[in-house]
Amino acid sequence: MPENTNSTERVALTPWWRTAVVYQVYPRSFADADGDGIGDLRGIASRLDYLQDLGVDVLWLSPVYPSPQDDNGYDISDYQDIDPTFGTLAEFDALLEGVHERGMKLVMDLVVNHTSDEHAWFAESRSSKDSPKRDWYWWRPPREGRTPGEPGAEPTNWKSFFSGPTWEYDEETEEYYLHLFSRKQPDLNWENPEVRHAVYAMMRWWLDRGVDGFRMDVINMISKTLPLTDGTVQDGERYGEGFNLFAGGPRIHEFLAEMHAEVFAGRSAELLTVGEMPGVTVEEARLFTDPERAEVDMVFQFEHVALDQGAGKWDVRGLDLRDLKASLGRWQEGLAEIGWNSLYWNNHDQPRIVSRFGDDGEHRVRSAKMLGTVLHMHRGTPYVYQGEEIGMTNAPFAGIEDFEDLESVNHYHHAVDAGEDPGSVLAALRTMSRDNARTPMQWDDSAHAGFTAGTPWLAVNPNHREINAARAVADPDSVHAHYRRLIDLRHTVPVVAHGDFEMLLPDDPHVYAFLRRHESEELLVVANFTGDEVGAEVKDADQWSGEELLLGNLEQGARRPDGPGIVLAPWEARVYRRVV
Ligand code: TEU
Repeated sequence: MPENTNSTERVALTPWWRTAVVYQVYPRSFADADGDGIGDLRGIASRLDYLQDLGVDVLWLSPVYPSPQDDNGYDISDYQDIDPTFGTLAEFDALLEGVHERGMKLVMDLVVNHTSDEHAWFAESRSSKDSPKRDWYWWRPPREGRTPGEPGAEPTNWKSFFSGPTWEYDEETEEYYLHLFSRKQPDLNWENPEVRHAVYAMMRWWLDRGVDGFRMDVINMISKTLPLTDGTVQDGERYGEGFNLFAGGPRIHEFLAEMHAEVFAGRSAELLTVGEMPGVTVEEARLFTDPERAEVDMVFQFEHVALDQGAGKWDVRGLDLRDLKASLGRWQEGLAEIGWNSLYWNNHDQPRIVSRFGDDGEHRVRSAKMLGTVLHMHRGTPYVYQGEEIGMTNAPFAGIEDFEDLESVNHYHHAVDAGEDPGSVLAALRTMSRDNARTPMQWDDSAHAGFTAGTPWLAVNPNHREINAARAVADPDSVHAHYRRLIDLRHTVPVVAHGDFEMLLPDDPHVYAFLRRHESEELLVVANFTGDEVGAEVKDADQWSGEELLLGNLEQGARRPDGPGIVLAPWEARVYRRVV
């Protein structure tokens, strides 16, 4: 960006996605048109008017490709087709046309760190040690002096994200193959240029079909540090932590720059790329998202969704609001000049935010609106996960038999086998399991919430009688109405998309407050993360309390606490605007 560019010109030059809002659809759980209890493409197509009315600009579809569904589609057996459970390529084209007709865009999920073990590439690779595709995956001999197939014989001691080792022994060829996730998700070897160019050709095929970009699954894991070596084994652990040995490897920027050059460069279409990058730091994200470097437009970082976790995901802790402000504040500051943030509370891997950081009981609606306000008023591209816009909550899972997600089910059996109390393991699952995000979308108060005429693959949350889109759309005070307003502000009030960010009250354990500034416009956002009345001790509070209230989240008729200064009701959020 030329130095002497004034802010108006800067806004004009900024990429389209800086004013966009993305809506994530989890196809298995969104809308089922054929009554088989699993969502599908025709179901999504039947809800496009709802999405257009919400105001979102981009739909991100979690995987819909052929897959044995071991990890609900993140295990792909054919990249250039549609799983019959979800529909056909013709139905996909019709959906894409419907999205574009409504002025929206569609982003696909690109899962190329690994394939399914039922993908033709892997079938050929495992067929023999001399297979021309052997080196398309990571094959290694058993560890010297160990009995092949026995624990400890794995080439490295890494633990998988889904419990157990990251290596599976193949009796046929007497070697192990690497899988950072499930054993049905073997990792592709990106060191092999044939692999990379096969992936680029597949990506061009989808872009030529009209899709508008990609969300890239665990894309920072495609470059491993060579040679592959053991990780550190924590006390009481059987396997070692290999994260820093397989994530953010030495060739990651080279691979992403090559991908950009081979797939995106020279295309006129307005495309979006977002890289999911567990463990990525602010410094690394500046490099990945610096437009000059042409790698990705933005990344998904994980810091803020690990703040209520101790030694791992299942070691559930309370959230200290100061930690949240410190983390999000650092990302805002770190990507203020170079790069760009994605903003999310929810996705198909995270529990529902209103149950996690809000109050999904008495103050469900107000706290869901407060959380939406805080996130959407930050600088970056917001992502809304299906159901978040109506304040869907975590689900009342009773026993392990109620869970479907292999990460959760594997963890349960691993922990219980290791002697942990089943009740406390279940309690952690109820709070943190990914299945909380995957219960069917609640469209109305009918039997299966209008999701399916059949039997849903995962039980509908019984609170759909009260919490559903039909009711929310009809209620001007609903979470849905508030999200429509938030999205509209990003489209109509320049400071929301383009303003600088300044965190306030970093040490206040109850109030989240920050400023946004752009040209002559200034916003003050104050939000109460507690169920009690609290004061927001910001500078010029009295003056601010007299300014225009651009957005509030109190129900009509609810009393706003009087000053002096700014006093917030339980879970209240306010956005003040002034012209300076
Ligand atoms: O998730 C990667 C990832 O980091 C998560 O698995 C995360 O570790 C976990 O869910 C947090 O509990 C991506 C996809 O989003 C996820 O659905 C897939 O299971 C995974 O990759 C493998 O493809």
